[in-house]
Amino acid sequence: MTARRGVSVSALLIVGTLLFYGSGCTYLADRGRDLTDIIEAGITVTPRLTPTVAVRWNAFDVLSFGYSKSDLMLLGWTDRQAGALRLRDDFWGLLAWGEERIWIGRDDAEAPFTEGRVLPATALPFEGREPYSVGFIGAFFGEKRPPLRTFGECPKLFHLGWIGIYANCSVIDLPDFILGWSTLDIGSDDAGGG
Ligand SMILES: [Ca+2]
Repeated sequence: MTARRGVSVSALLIVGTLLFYGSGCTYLADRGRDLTDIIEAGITVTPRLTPTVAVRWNAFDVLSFGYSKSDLMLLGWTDRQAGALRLRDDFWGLLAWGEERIWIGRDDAEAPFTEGRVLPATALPFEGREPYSVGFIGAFFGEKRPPLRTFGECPKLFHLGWIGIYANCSVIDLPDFILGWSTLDIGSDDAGGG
């Protein structure tokens, strides 16, 4: 009886350990992915001889300034993709009013966003998107309102000629990262399922 019980306890311990390490890896990978969701960034490169000049900044859709008509290569990461990506950006902003249409991804990707990340509004390719109004008047009174999550973002691009930098933050992904440590997944983007 005692021996059988000992075997059962050992078996339970082995199964428990396997489960812990198995889900532990997924757990930590999810925390890492949640962390990199907060920032997207990279070096921009003009992949042709004709230079591109783009200087633009859109802070949470309320302070939007600059101009960009760009089709660039982004060496960096965005929304759980990394490497050489394509960045397309049509933008103008005069602080109170402006227009934005931006897309970063891979041309060959069937679904540009992977790992179960739910972003239907941004999963559309560049051509399928309509520009939306930005700026502290435009974002609220413009004909086409910005997608809700862009109010938590601040994409900026500074590109002169053939090289530049791009960065964006996503503040709504910050609580998802912090609460993620308690296994809450408010972004519905964890592979481990909590
Ligand atoms: Ca999450």
